[in-house]
Amino acid sequence: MSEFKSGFISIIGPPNVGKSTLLNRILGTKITITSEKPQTTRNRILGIKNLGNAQIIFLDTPGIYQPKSLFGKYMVNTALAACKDVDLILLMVEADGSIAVEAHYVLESLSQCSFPVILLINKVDRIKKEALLPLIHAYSNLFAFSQIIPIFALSGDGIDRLMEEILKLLPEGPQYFPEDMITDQPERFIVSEMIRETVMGNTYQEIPYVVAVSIDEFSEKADRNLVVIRAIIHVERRSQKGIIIGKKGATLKKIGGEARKKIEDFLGTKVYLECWVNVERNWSKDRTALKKLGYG
Ligand SMILES: Nc1nc2c(ncn2[C@@H]2O[C@H](COP(=O)(O)OP(=O)(O)OP(=O)(O)O)[C@@H](O)[C@H]2O)c(=O)[nH]1
Ligand SMILES: [Mg+2]
Repeated sequence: MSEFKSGFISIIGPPNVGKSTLLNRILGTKITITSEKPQTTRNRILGIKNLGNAQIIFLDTPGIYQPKSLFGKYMVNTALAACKDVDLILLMVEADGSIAVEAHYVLESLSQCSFPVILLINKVDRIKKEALLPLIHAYSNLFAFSQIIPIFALSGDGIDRLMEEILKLLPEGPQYFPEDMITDQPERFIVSEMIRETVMGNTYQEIPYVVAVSIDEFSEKADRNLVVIRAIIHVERRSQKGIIIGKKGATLKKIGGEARKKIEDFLGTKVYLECWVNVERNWSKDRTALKKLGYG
């Protein structure tokens, strides 16, 4: 009989390459938010894939780049910290025909690591087939990857092969989490992220980056199969508050409606959602405010 295998795997890489999309796809459930804008993920998000003979614990991480701001440094440090004490790293880049500038930076950070690194070249739907081989070749000259796997995270192409390779590299080990557990993030946190994702999808320029969401109330009315949620959308300036609220409250209403649907799907119950916008002056530049909003 084959032994049970388990281990921790970090998914790292430059911003916006599809790390969170991949994790949701592997788990078959959305536990981590995604958007077409970079710097969507801000925390380490743990997702558990239970197979009959293995338990794989994935860590989704913020994109790695050379940060200038305090908040940027926090996010990058969070990603790099998630590479310690893991069994395997999945480094994801985007197939745009050239080596990502950030890939050099990430590989420098990994140069001391002793565990295997699989390179995932994502978004292969975006390049011509003939451009893929030279790209694989260029990356293989850069680092001793255990494998280089082209994938299409949105459709799931390449993920079966990835899972096979992961199972080959995973050590024998215990079942760390209960079989029915898919993440260790509290529901409240995932709900706040779904609201932030909706704000990101409905706003432009600097707004997606100055938004943080906290949950003021999360109460279950079991008899009515209803969850009442009051959320606060924090921004840094009054003008940003005006943009999120929109003309006669139209933008906030749209955000509230879209977010409620996502949360209802996720919780599997009816949801009453109220969103308020609050100005937390320059929160992303202030260590204490960052901590208060969950980034510390
Ligand atoms: N064309 C294409 N788009 C993809 C693919 N995978 C992900 N995307 C899109 O790429 C964008 C970024 O995806 P995310 O999963 O949020 O990327 P991320 O690496 O987690 O980004 P950060 O959290 O900001 O670091 C989204 O618009 C996805 O829909 C893919 O295989 N092909
Ligand atoms: Mg992400």
